[in-house]
Amino acid sequence: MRRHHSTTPRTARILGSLLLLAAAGVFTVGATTAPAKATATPLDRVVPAPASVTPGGSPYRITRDTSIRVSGTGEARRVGEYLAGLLRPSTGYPLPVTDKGSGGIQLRLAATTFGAEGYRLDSGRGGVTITASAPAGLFHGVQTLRQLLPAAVEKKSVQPGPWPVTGGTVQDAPRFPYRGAMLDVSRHFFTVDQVKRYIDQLALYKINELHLHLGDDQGWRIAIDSWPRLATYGGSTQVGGGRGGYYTKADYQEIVRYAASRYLEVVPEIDMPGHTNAALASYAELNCDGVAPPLYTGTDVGFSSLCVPKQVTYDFVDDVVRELAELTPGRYLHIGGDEAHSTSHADYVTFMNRVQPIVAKYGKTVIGWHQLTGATPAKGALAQYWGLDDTSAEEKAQVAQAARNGTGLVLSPADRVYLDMKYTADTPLGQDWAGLVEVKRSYDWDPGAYLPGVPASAVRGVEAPLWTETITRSADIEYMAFPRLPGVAELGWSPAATHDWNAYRVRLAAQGPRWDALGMTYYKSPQVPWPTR
Ligand code: TNX
Repeated sequence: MRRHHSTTPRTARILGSLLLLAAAGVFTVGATTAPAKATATPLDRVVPAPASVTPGGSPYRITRDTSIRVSGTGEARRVGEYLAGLLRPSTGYPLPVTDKGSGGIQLRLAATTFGAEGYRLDSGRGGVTITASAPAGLFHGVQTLRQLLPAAVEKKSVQPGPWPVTGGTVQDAPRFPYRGAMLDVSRHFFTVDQVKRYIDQLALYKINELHLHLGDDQGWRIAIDSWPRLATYGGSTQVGGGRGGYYTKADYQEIVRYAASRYLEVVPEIDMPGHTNAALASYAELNCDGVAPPLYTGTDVGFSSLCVPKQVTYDFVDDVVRELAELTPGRYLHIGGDEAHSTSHADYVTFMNRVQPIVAKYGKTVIGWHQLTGATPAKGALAQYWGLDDTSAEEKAQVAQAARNGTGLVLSPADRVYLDMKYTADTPLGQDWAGLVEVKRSYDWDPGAYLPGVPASAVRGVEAPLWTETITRSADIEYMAFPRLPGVAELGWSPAATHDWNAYRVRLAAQGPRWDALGMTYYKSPQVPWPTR
């Protein structure tokens, strides 16, 4: 019997769960509360919610004798090695990755109908098989498998187990192709290792785009050979006056490579023409008056602008875009374009008309903050909406008009998914200019129906930005991102029909022990029924 889990009657679901518990040899009444023992996780207790779940049959148990079997390209083998790397420390099992034999955990590349990121996971007594058309689908299937295992699987030391995987089938594919997270490395600098740590956390929720905000008033964070002072001087401080920092090209390539190994595409952003004080401070000739301003370590916005009438501005942009494009295997280059309060409207339009073709010249697709729709977005460009529910109808209409004209949209409504917004008035980090954003608020909206007058096909997905004026450590990143980020990931991945706050909060709660096992910090929102030990 194939049934969509969101439409499964509650009684059938409870009965299914009871059968699973019985199969796992646990005799507990009240199947909706997770038993304390390491029993098999129900197949639908996954974030983001899978498209379809069909429980049934015997569970599989990972044991000392389990192998990870891979077929197809070298990339499938790499996904297998990644899975083995996840499972070996906590299980203590050898888990060889091999293309011989049958059974165990099998990663299969085969023609499927569920797209480049979709997968099917079949679990039964003989093994678990993940089937996908492409390695990204295998990788996402591995994240589902990971969440079906007890949270202790995330620990770095050997745990007692057992390691059961509920029997049945998950068939899954994303609702939207663009599911992003942005990290502002300008307001505070984060090291390559800190970015990698965040990438690993994003991958667990099938996020596939990492947007790095590489330049702003407070710091320029990427080495550009033709304008070396951008990094060495423009990158030498940050909000509050600390040391700042920047990525060498080798550092940056290491981030890109690591992200790719987790099936995330890196979207580099150089915010222009505003948010450019670090560049203006580094090179006097970029200023209309030829005078370099001092470095800036405050948190105001909207006071800086590249000099639109000067030719050197476009020589600069050309060099930066060329060097950045060379470092970027991904499709996109984000040119910012927000809060250009020190640039006249006419200058803004002139600037965007000259800069967008430079991005195209180097083979990349423009993304801009949605103010770009006040100029003329290039063909194929994406606009990233960061307004609020109560942004003016005119501004929303301008974005919708651009969408009807073919501009794709990435939705980042600030009063829903800005991860730097405080959860409550007591949240020690973050800002509140867009309001207080608790977990329910950030989850409970529909990207497909959010902006009036936008054709559904224009919505390419969602992104959760984390601005870092108040964020300085990995623990801060995690506290603001978790538990809101998984909700944004779910909005991007899961079919609209699965959207249900009351079901979601139970699935989200089950992530808490996993974050504990991973040593992550998170906000224990009272809206989420976290398991008590
Ligand atoms: C608005 S969102 C900004 C950023 C700030 C952020 C703080 C956007 C495109 N611009 O410059 O860091 O608010 O929440």
